Amino acid sequence: MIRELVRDFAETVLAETVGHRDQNQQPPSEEWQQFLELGLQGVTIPEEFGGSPVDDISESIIVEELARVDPSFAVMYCVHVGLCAKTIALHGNQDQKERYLTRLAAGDVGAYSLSEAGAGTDAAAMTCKAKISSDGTHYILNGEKMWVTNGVQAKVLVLFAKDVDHPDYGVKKHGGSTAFIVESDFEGFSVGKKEDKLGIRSSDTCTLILENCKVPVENVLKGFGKGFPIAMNALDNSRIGIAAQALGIAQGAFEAALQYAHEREAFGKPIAFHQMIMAYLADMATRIEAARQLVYRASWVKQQHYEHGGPRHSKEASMAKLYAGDTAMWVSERAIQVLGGYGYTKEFPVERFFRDAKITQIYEGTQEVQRIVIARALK
Ligand code: COS
Repeated sequence: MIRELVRDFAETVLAETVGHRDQNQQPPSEEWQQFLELGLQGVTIPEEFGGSPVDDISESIIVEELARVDPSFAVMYCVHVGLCAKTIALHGNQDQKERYLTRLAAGDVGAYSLSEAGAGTDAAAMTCKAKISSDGTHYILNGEKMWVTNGVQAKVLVLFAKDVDHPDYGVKKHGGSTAFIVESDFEGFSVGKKEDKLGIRSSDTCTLILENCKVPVENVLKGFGKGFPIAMNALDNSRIGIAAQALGIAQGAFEAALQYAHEREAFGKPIAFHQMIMAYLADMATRIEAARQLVYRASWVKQQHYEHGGPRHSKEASMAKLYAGDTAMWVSERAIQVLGGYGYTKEFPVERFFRDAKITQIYEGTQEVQRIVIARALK
């Protein structure tokens, strides 16, 4: 039912505007308002805070179906429900959940901000500073964050900075790293440069500038200096979301190629019945199915971890992201090949899927990082 609900929304609402938004780098603000009517923005939020929880496989299916039509909308959703809401739901105290989960459940867009110009893969190398105010009521944040998905639209952000007064600071590389809940209208917070990107162009990505940004001490998640494991745990969750996004991209590109292959004739028959195209289509379908199984399995392991204290799902999440990201790239490239010259134009969606696919091999941990996580987890 969830798949049908989201597919219907994607095909009727998102499909109408996705091409225009892609070309103009326009965020899906109106589409988000329509999406709120489905009530799926709170799937990672407990009911007592206004959410409407679903199981973890259903969460991935939602992302997959959104990405099958509009990968930009899918990542906007993914960051909102995964990196932002789920992180507050898991690590926030009662007061933080009441103040922020209710807003996120009502539709205020959420974001997550870890990376900086010199701290991407090496997340612990962040330099944004957090210093407690003289009266002890606030943290004062200074620095610049980068690559922030939803950065322009977000009202609530989970943002990481280093508490320079923490005893661990300077001892451990990630010492003093702290997770803050930041509101976009806090004093000293501003949005910087918006990136002009190859793909997912309808998703806004920007820098954030923190100039003596005042964050109340009550907005620290878990405790001072406890941020790094929170950042890593959030990525374990959201890498499954990006894997689901990649899966949806591959599916969308494949369907376009399949349809074209059955309509287009060459040498007296549809190209779908020429052996080389048959081989492409068979390999595309097989890889997509393998990616789907990895994504759903990682989602299931995640649920077991949180509900029944099962082992951490880092390895499964990274395997899903690694394989699905490569699948999205490979399938969308093959899809262009099936469509030939038409695939290279904006008349068909495959060139957009191809551009959108590339980021799934980069963000929320590059494919190289996924291999580090997987290899470290092998016993
Ligand atoms: N869940 C909870 N805690 C975790 C964790 C996880 N998945 N992974 C690591 N940790 C904890 C470790 O236990 C360790 O804690 P202690 O200091 O208490 O022992 C701490 O975090 C540091 O871990 P580690 O030493 O493994 O960190 P590294 O600096 O070696 O970093 C990688 C490891 C490269 C895997 C990590 O930095 C990473 O994932 N980088 C990519 C970041 C990313 O995906 N960015 C994308 C953009 S998000 S805007």
